[in-house]
Amino acid sequence: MTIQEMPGSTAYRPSPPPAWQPRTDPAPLLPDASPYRVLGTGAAAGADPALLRRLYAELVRGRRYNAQATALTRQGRLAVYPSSTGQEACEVAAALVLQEQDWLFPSYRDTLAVVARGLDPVQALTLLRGDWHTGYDPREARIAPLCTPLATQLPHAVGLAHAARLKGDDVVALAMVGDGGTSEGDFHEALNFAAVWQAPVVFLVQNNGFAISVPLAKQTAAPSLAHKAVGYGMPGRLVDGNDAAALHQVLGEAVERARRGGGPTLVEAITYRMEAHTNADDATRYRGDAEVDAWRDHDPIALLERELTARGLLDEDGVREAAEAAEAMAADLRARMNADPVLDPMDLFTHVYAERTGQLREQEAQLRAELEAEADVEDGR
Ligand SMILES: Cc1ncc(C[n+]2csc(CCOP(=O)(O)OP(=O)(O)O)c2C)c(N)n1
Ligand SMILES: [Mg+2]
Repeated sequence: MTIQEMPGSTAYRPSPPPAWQPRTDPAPLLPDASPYRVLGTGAAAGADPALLRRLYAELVRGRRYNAQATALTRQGRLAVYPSSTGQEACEVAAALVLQEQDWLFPSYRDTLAVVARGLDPVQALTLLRGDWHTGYDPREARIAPLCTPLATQLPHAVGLAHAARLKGDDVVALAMVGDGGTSEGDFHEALNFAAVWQAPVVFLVQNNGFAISVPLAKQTAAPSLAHKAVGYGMPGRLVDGNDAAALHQVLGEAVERARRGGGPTLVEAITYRMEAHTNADDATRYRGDAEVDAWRDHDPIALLERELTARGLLDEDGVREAAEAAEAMAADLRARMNADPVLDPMDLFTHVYAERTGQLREQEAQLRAELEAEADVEDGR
């Protein structure tokens, strides 16, 4: 027996008034039943050839970047690298739909999006190299730091977008998050505020099937992650996350809608993480080769290559040129990452507090004395 069923209970029992209606018609907010696709469908004929070529060059460069960064972890030059191989289309499209004044809020897996937005490939790896702070000036790049705590970048994106709107600035924020991140409280808070405030923000969920070893089926019972949008009162869009042209279109529409004052959108991209969670993970412990192989037939680069070739927009020379450009980027990345960074250990104490505590000043003096003693030994004094 609940408290409300107890005889004589005066507990408040809300009941809707007879004329109750939903505040928002949920039908237009609902995502399509299956992920939206362009490549390999009739819609592909309408795609801009210059855009398709640009996407192709970026995808090829992105994959090579992932391979190079992973190699750098084995050489001890990077502490860790979460590869986005298989997810390059999401990464590249997210960056290319933004204008210069817009903001990108990436998660730790979104280094490629940061590089596709124009950041120096070395700066994008500074954080993962174990260096201090972000490695770049977020305000100058208009890219928030690559975010390791799950989903905390989402309320930040909403706050920035809302503030820009209050100031009358033409700014859209695009925030990236994984399927696992949608279970975080920050995801809920960000989407709720974004919809209530009609903030100019786009949420891109890369559903790559896993949160480390946890498959999507254990993560959520929702019909799709895009359906979650409806509960907040914003549209949900479901898109093939390996189809760069579809992603560019859907994300582009969401960004433009936000820019016009139409409010936020939640986009779920169905993709797959082809490699382990990071170089520190062994994916064979929780998934089989057959599953991974099935996704190889739906590879984002192959899908685009097929389309470009069929339309006569790409030949062998074009494929070679893209590969050579990617190789040159990788060689430069390797060379610069192999140079030892010049670091000042005293930086440990900078930017911790505006005013240093007594304990911190003591530790600072101790470290300075140790470094000076070490330098004296090296100088043979
Ligand atoms: C708040 C918080 N809780 C837990 C973790 C540990 N953690 C790091 S990655 C990860 C899985 C995230 O999966 P998903 O959001 O799907 O992103 P993906 O790694 O697949 O890109 C977890 C649980 C964390 N970084 N932050
Ligand atoms: Mg995931």
